[in-house]
Amino acid sequence: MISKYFIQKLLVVCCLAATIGLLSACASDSPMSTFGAQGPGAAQLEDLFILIFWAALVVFVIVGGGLVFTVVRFRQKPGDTSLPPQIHGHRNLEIAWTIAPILVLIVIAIPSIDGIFALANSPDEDSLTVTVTGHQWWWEFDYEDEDIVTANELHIPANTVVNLNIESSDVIHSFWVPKLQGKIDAVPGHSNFLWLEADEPGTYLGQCLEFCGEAHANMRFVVIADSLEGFEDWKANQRAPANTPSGRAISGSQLFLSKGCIACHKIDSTGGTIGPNLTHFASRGTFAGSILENTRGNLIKWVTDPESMKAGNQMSAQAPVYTNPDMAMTPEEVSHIVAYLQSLK
Ligand code: HEC
Ligand SMILES: [Cu+2]
Repeated sequence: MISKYFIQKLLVVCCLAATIGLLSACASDSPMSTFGAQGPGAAQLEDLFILIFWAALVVFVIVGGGLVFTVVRFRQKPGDTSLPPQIHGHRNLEIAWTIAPILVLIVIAIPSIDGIFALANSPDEDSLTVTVTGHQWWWEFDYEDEDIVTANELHIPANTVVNLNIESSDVIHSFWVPKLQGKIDAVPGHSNFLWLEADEPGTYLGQCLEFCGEAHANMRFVVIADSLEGFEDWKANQRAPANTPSGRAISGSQLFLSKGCIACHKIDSTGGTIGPNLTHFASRGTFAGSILENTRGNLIKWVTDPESMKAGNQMSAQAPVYTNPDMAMTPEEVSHIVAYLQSLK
C-alpha cells in the first residue's frame, strides 16, 4: 500500500521540479526570453514588469504574513473554550486598507500608462517604414519607399527606430521579437502599428505568437540589425535586378517558368505573390519561415518534397508539380532549379 508519507514526499519532489522548470525559463541569455532586453522598447516593458513584480511581492508578503501571523497567534489553545473577543468594524484600519491599495495602484498605473503611449507612438515617425504581412506560414517584409520586398529576414539598421505596419493576408497572426519589443497582432483587413529598435548589430529571433493553423510553430523569422554601412550595402543589393543566370541555372530559370513556380513567386517585377519574393533569395540565410538553413541540400529536399520539410505549407498544398503527377520533376530538373535559386544572390 502507498503510505501517506510517500505521497507527501512525492508532492514535495514534484513541486521542487516544477519550480526549477519555471525558474530555468527566466535565463536571460536564451534568445526567446523577454529578460535581457536588447532594444529600448523591450527594455521599457522589462522595467515595468520588474516594478510590478516587486510591488506584488511586497503586497503578497504583507497580506500572506498577516494571515499566517493571525492564524498562529490567535489559534485555539488546548482547554480554551471561551469565544474570542467579538469586534465590529475599525474605522482607522478600514481607511488604511482602502488608501494603501490606491497608493499601490497609482505606483503601478503611472509607468503602465506611460508604457502604453510609448508603445503606440513612434519615437521617430519619419524613420524607415516597413510593411510586415503575415501569411500562412511565413512573413513578408515590404520596404515601400525603397522598392524592396523580401521574406522571413527583416534587415534593419542598428540604433535606429524602424516603424512597422503589421498586416495579414489570411488569418490573425502575431508578430513578436521578444528581445526588441512587445508583440502585436497581424489582423486581416487592418493595419496595426509597432516600432522596433535594436541597441546593437546582431540577429534577433522572432516567432508568430497567435495560433494560425498547421504550421504555426514553424512560422518564425529573424530580425538582422546591420551597422549603418552594412544596411546601405544590403539595400543596394536588394534593389538591384536579379542576377542573369549562367550555366545550369539557365535551364533552371526556364524550369522555373515551365513548372509554374513563377505563378506564386516573384522574380524582379514578374510573378505571383502567393509565395515569398525570390529575386534575391540566395542572399537570405534561412527559408520557409526561417526554419531551414539556406543550403543546397535543404533546397534540393525543399523543391523535391516541401511537405516533408514543413508539413502543411501552401506550396505543396497548391503547386501543380506536387498535386499533379504529370508535372513531377526529375532529380536533374530539381538540381537545375536549385542552381538557379542559388544564383539569385
Ligand atoms: C501555389 C503557389 C506556389 C508555387 C506554384 C510554388 N511555390 Fe514555392 N512557395 C510557396 C509558398 C506559399 C511558400 C512559403 C512556404 C512556407 O514557408 O510556409 C513557398 C516557399 C518557397 C521557397 C522558400 C522561400 C523563402 O524565402 O522562404 C522556395 C525556394 C520556393 N518556394 C521555390 C519554389 C519553386 C522552385 C517552385 C516551382 C517548382 C515553387 N516554389 C512553386 C508557394 C508556391
Ligand atoms: Cu501563427
